[in-house]
Amino acid sequence: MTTAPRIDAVFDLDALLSEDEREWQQRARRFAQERIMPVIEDDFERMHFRREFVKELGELGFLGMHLKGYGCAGAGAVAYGLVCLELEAADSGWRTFVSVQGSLAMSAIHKYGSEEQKQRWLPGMAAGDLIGCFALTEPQGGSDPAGMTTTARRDGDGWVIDGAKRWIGLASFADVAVVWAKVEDPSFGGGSGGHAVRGFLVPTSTPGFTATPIDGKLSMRASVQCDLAFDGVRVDDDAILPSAKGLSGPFGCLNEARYGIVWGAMGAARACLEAAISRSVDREVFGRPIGANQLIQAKLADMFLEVEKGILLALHLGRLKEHGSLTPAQISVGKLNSVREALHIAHEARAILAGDGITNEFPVMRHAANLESVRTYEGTDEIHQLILGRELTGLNAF
Ligand code: TGC
Repeated sequence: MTTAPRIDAVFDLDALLSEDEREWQQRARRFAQERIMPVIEDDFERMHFRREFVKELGELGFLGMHLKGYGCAGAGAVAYGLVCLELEAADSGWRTFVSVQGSLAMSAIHKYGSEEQKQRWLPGMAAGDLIGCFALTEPQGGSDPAGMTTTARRDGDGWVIDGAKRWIGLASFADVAVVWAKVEDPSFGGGSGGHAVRGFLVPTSTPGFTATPIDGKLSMRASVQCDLAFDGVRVDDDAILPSAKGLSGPFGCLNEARYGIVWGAMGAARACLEAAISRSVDREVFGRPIGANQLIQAKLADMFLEVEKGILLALHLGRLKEHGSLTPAQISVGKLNSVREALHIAHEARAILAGDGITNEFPVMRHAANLESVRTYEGTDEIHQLILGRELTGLNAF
């Protein structure tokens, strides 16, 4: 494959970034190209998660990089987004790792934890010495966390958690799980007889906690997602996240992870576009490069438009986030658009590559398969359409 023209040189994104942001991006691009790319096709085929990269990601400052203090880099939202974009240009599994660790598990502790909880977990997680997972989705589905059936009941001076979760990234090698469960206790925010969702920090070595990797995935094969079982898992009183009361707790973390996806999916899209451009120049049919045909050029131009529009939208949301004014509905605009367009671009690139497009000589089919997961997790396309529908009409369709 010849080197594709630098897409980002055609459209000068750099002009809209600070020097610091460009440095974060370059650091992530180097890691993606030098460390992930040489091994990713093999890892994807063998369903192998490369544990040794975790420490390197910590040393690069990527874990919880948008958080302040506790060993975290305190970088801006745009810098974090650019890192997500570059990692996902290599593979969605590695952007997902950074999202689960930093945007979900670490964010939950940073936003809602006690000072002791923050001191205990965050520095090690930022360094890549400790891994966290985020246990929200349950086996019956992920779209309606209000319907969760995992419970935490008061027992003496602690809590006992029972239930099950599914699709929980990193769980089989995580050190700590942020577990969301329903409590029935008026003094813990449920009202009289009501239930409240609360978060608990559960060390994964706690008896009764089991994590089983899910086999048979045809997507995200270089990362790990698990089934979790909680069978009388007993934790001390200080395991509860004191400042997360109700569903706004986990949703506040989903906002962070969805924001990273807005950027990340555009990385996968860019990689597919680059492959399609390269192949259009290299591959000859009817005696000339296929890229000399108007039909191919029209497809490439449309793909390019959506990559650039998607990145500009991500940048706009990033600047809003840095000003503290980014709303959940705006994040839904970005998540829905980025993933939907990235998937379309991956399919178009696959078609341009013809038969070669289904092989692992090119990254396109792997990205397309990964994006099917990205489309579903952190709120499906349909959930984000309904969040926006509610925003536009004031009517709740859930
Ligand atoms: P609703 O009545 O809308 O809200 C309940 C409470 O939550 C608040 N809230 C939010 N707060 C912050 N950010 C948001 N985005 C929020 N959305 C809602 C809301 O203000 C309210 O607060 P309060 O204080 O008044 O009680 O709740 P609902 O049940 O009607 O929500 C509807 C809906 C569909 C929007 C919501 O359920 C939803 O977003 N569903 C999708 C959930 C989702 O994304 N699941 C996928 C999880 S993927 C995952 O867990 C990643 S793990 C990845 C890995 O491990 O690899």
